[in-house]
Amino acid sequence: SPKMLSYGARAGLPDTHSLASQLLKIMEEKKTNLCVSADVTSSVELLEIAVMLGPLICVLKTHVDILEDFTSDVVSKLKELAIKHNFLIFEDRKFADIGNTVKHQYKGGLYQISSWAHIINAQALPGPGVLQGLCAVGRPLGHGCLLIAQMSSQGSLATEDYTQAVVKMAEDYSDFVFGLISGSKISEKPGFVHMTPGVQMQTGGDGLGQQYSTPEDVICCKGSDIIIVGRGILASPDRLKAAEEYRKAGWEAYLKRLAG
Ligand code: BMP
Repeated sequence: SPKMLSYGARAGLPDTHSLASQLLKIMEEKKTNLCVSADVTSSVELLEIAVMLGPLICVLKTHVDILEDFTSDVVSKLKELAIKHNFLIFEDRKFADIGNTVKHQYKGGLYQISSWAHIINAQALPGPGVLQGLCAVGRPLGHGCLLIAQMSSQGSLATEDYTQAVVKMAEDYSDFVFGLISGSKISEKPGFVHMTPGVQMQTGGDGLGQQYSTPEDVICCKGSDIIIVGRGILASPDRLKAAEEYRKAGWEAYLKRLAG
């Protein structure tokens, strides 16, 4: 496989989205391509994860709508922690409606996602309108979006032709879309960031359709950039130790890829 550019080199390319630049620089500086998926239902626990794992991660991914005790105070604290520990916040909302509806879902409602999440994602299914709606809210704020080109779940309907069409849509809207959710590197655009969920140290599944690949496979063999890890870390009795193991595994896989 062709020798790949470093995260730092890609950060400096002229057509890399400013948010992707910021992210790639964080990764290079902190030596981490780990995104923790903080899938917890308590705000205290969410903040504990951000405090404890903040130094080890480039991105903290949230599902804010599973919190049982959401208040705007939680997200303002999360924002402070993101600055303190130099990571980005990714709300995994998977917007999937017409432009006008997603605009409201992104900016308003209970969660006001656009006021605190640097990164959001969207399903491409509705067509470009979903991006036009999100872009109208997020771009003036300097935020960015990942398009979901593939899913890690068994039987996903996002297969070949669909995936290719998503890559094209992402590249066509690269003023707001800075990367993809996918199992492997599927865009040739060097500024694009590929993020992959469904990662654990051992391959397997969860009995509800989730399928796991290893950090080595995802980063080194498949050429993705960031591993997204939830239960691999959260279910461990020592989350800090587990997160450090995933950070190290992801980073070593990246170094191996760079060495070609
Ligand atoms: P876990 O590592 O515990 O399986 O969690 C994976 C996380 O990534 C979950 O938050 C899930 O919503 C998300 N995710 C996924 O698993 N597969 C996808 O294709 C897209 C996702 O966002």
